[in-house]
Amino acid sequence: MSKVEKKFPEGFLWGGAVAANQVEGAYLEGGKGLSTADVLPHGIMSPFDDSMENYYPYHTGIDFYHRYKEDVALFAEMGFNCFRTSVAWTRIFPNGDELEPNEEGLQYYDDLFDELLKRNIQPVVTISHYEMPLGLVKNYGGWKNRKLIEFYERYAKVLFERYKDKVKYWMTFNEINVVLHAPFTGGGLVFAEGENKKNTMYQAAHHQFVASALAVKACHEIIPDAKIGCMLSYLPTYALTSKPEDVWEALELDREAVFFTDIQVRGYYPSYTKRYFAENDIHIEMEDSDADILHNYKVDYLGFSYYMSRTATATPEEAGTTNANMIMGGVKNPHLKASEWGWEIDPKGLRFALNTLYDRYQVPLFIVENGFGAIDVLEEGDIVNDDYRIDYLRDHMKEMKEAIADGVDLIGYTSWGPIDLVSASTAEMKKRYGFIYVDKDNEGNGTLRRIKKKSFHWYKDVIATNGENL
Ligand code: BGP
Repeated sequence: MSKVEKKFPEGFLWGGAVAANQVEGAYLEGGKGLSTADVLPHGIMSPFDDSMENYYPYHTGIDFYHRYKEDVALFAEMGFNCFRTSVAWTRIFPNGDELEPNEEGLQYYDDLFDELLKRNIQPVVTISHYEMPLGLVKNYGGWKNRKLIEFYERYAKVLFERYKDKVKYWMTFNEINVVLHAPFTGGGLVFAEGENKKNTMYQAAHHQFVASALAVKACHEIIPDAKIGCMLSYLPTYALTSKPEDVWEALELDREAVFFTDIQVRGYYPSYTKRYFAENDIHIEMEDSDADILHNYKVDYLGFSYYMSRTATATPEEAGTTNANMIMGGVKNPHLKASEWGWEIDPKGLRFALNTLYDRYQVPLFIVENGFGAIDVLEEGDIVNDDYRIDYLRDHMKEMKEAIADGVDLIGYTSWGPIDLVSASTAEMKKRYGFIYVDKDNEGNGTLRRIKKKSFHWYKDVIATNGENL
């Protein structure tokens, strides 16, 4: 038997990922309007509240808006060759439906991208990451309204025109399938009494598919050498037992996610939707040209986030759940340990995910989020011994190497929250992901000082050796 080579390809993209609303702060500076994230004081699963009386972590973030130069210098020191962030839609179109963009917002991202490029870090840009203009929710009902396609397309085109020389990697919607799990955050949806929620969520998703495809079209026309991808929250699904009913349940739960990439990568509604829509009384309004748009403008790569797997059973009442199951569904896996927030730790699941997605789609894959949210302790002398984070990341990277050896075309890896940031699910600071510690607590106290954790030095070595030293 000859030896199997396990290594990352030359030119592999190494970096970190954030979202504008979770780091920038400055929520009303520079002409910015209110976004959905700005009115969620308790995270993406809580009801929205725009009374402004609560403490809103997203309003201040980690002040990346003013401190990005210092942070980018730290990313460069770790050797990042790419950095994923979103553009805050509300910095460009404060209410979402203006005809002209806000120059100050555009200039901010010009400066940020210049700073990155100066240090040989490629920006990877998410066009919409959980932060759509609140104006589009209040005045149009969010993505259930077809008019949103036009607003999004206008916004995307402004970005492509403005940053065509600076940004070569784009993503249309962060975790597009989250519209089914956190509909306000994913789609700006607020339901009326008695509304068929599933119908509304899938209608909103349809509008996002068309908007995404039109963005792909515009991106290819305006920046021919750019790559534009989709982004899925992917938790590969296992059956709790080998009971055929459990195995079937797992397939159905998996389809709930891959439905989105089936459309964005393959370009048409998959065959299984017909029955699902009929049984759930879902009737999607489409225009005649939609099918052609979806078919003609497919994404170039598939980006996805991976934090954990999920487990399905036909008899959930007999199984336990974790906090994570409250958001994404499924039951507790008896073979896995979990984080403090009930997110099950499953490195092998990443190899499984990579193989499953590559077998299904045969397009380049990009892991654009992965990481371990934990409570860190800042010790005397500015020390954070986050060995648990190093272990988590190392174990996942080993499985990435295996998947590459399996034949998967994996182009890059951006770990989530390379610098501590506000958590999306809990709106807390104490759930930390970073290689860089930020001195700020849940109540908003702290100096915002940046401190290198043990994992900072570890990741630096990983990148310097292109993943040889894990
Ligand atoms: C993903 C989101 C991110 C991010 C991450 C970690 O779902 O795309 O915005 O926050 O999860 O989740 P959390 O912040 O809840 O720990």
